[in-house]
Amino acid sequence: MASSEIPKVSTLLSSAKEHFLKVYTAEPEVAACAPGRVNIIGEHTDYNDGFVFPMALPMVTLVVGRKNNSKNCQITTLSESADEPRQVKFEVPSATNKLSPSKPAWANYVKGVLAMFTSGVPGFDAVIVTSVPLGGGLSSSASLEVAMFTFLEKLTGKHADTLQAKALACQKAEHEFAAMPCGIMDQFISTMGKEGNALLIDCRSLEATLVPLNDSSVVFVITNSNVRHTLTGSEYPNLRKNCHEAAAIMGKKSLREATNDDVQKHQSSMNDIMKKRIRHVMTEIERTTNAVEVLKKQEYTTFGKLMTASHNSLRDDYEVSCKELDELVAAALEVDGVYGSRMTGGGFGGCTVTLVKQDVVETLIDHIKKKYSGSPTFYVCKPSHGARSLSL
Ligand code: GAF
Repeated sequence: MASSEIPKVSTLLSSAKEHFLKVYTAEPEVAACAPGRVNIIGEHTDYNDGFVFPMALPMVTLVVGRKNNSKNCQITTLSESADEPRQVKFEVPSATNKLSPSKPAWANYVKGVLAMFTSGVPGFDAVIVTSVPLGGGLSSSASLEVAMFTFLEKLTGKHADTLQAKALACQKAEHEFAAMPCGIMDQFISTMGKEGNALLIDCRSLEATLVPLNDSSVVFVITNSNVRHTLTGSEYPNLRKNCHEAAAIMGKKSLREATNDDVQKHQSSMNDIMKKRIRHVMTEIERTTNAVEVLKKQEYTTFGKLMTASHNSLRDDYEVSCKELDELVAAALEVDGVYGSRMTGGGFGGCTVTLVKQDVVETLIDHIKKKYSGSPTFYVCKPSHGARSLSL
């Protein structure tokens, strides 16, 4: 099989249960999971109040556990590449015990969610396992946050008022405990994804609309470049800041509100880089709404062209692509039956997403393997469920 086998949720669950029994010498009583995502189009638009169009993946982060009648939680991760140590123990948050971020880094996503879970958390033991590739731009962080929140809902019987409130709490956890000022896309899709659908999110109104994606003649192929260029870690916050500065120069709340006339009027107050960033955001918002309209009519050729234009804009105007992602996109576009291809996620490595006719998937994979200078991994994915609790 040319594409990677995606472990079944039931397989991950068995492995988590087995480890829980080994580590805590008891059976877990609660289990929950939440998916990673691939963004089909609408990149770096969420923090500009624009539109995004992701789908939930069959790869999930899964948490099993039980209350332990103490004030502490003990959490073990089975992730291969999680930074050490893989087990943490700390007192659950309360009026007298506020949590704050510390090492190991993976535990900060968990701590952040515990801190945002305002209905209170009892002491518990838990094991975390994931099939979402870490650092692959498929939102392993959001899947951990949302899985942990869903686990806590089941453990305590106290649920967030709405799915939106839950996603926003997880986003806040990432802002405050992982120092990553992300937009809302990843937590929204991980919380609200539905099998057979992508999700169009209006990041200004926070309205999320399911869009059926169930034509079996086409498929999205995700290609992991297996590279991650962590330059300084400040690129994303800087890009976000630049966009907000650009909007402020034009007297707008966000780039979503800006028009070409606004850009024209204020151009003498902006440098060329800022103009390029604005152009990406404004054109990407338009591409995303157009893409969803043509997808509904199954006009895949136009949809694919919009995906590829999105890539070019991310490469040339937003400057978040890299040599490896450009190579993967160029190779994909050489194959007959490919409609479009683009980098997906924050950029500087990670994955591409390609829309292709189902019957040329193997040809596409073989061609990319031949042309790409690195070692790619492929996932052929159908849109999957959002977060859910699981029966044990
Ligand atoms: C990362 C962020 F977490 C998202 O909110 C989004 O901005 C994305 O990069 C770029 O579209 O995944």
